[in-house]
Amino acid sequence: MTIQASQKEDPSSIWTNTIDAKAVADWIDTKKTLVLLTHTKPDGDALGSTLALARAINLKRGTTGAVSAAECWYATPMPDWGKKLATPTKYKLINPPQPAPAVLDPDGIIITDTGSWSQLAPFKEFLEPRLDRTTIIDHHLQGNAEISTRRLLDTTAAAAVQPAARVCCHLLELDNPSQLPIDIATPLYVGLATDTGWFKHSNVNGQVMRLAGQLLDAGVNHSNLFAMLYQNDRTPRLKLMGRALNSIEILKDKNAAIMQLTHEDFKQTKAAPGDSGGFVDIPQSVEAIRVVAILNEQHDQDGTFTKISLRSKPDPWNDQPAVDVNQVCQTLGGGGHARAAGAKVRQGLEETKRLLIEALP
Ligand SMILES: [Mn+2]
Repeated sequence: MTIQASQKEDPSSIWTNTIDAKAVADWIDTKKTLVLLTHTKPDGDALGSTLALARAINLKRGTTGAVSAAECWYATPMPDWGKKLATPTKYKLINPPQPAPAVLDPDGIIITDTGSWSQLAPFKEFLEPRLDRTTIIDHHLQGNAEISTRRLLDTTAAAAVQPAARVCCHLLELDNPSQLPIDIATPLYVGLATDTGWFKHSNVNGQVMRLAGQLLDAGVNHSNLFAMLYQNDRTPRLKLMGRALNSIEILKDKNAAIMQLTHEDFKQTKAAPGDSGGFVDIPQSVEAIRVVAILNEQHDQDGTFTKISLRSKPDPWNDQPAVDVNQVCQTLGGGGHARAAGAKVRQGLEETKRLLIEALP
C-alpha cells in the first residue's frame, strides 16, 4: 500500500488533471442521461465543446431530438450564430439570475471550458448537490477543484475543444478527428478557431494546426463558418459606420480623432442603439491618432444628453504611454479604464465636444 497523502496534499483538491480522455469516455458510457454545462455568455469554444460532446454521445446511443441522452444548457446571452450552430441538438437557455430548473435529474454532468464557480453561477443551485456525478473538461490555468475530482485538464491547449475532441474520438472509437462526422467536426473547429482569434493569437502551435487540419479533412467548411461568425452584421450598422467615419474631425495638436452620431443618424439608417459598438476602434488604425472619441447624442425624459466613448493607444516608436482616458472621462463625470473609458454628459453634441476637447491633454 502506498503512503496516504495528507488531506492538504490530496492531488484531487488541487486544480490539476486527474483523468484521461479514454477514462472520460468510459465514464460517459456508464451514464444514461447527461447534461452539458459551460460558462455563462457561451463563446465559440464553450458552444463547440459542449455541442460536439452532446452529438457524439447521442450518435453513439442513437438518440436525437426530444429523447436525447445528452442535452446542453446555456446561460444567456448567447450569440445569434450560436443558436444556428446548436440546431438541431437539444439545448436549454437559462436567463440569469433565473436559476437552472432542476426538472431533469441527469446521471452525469459534464462542464466544459471552465471550472470556476464565478462562471457557473446560474447553475450553482443545480450543481451543488450533484458534484459527485460531474466531470470537467477544460484548458484554463485556474479553477475550483472542489467542483469535481474528475478533471480532464489540458492547460497547454488553446481551446477546450482539443481535449473534447479526444473524448469524442474515444466515444466513437475513431483513430483520429479526421474521421469525425461533419456535425461534430464543425463545432470543434469553431471552438479552435475562435479561441485562437482565427489562428492568429500566440496560443497557436503545431497541435492546434494539426487538429485544424484533421477537422478540415473531416469536411469542415471554414469559409462558411467565418462568414457566419464574423460577417453577420446588418446593413443599418454599415450605413451608420459610414456616417460615423464621415463625421471624423482630426485634432492635429492633440493627436485625436472625434466622431459623432446624432439621434437622426440612428433613425435614418434604421440602426439599433448597440449598432455603433466597435466604431471607436476604427480610427486607431491611423498611426498618428492616439486618442479616439465617439459622441452619441440621445434623448430621454430629462432631455438631451451625449454619451462619450474614448480609446487611447501608446506611441510605440517614441515609447510614449497612452493618454489616460479614464482621467479625461472623470473630469466629465464618467470613468473606466486607462485606455478605454466613457462618460454621459447632460449636454448636446456641440457643448459636449467643446468640454471634451478642453479635457484632452
Ligand atoms: Mn476556451
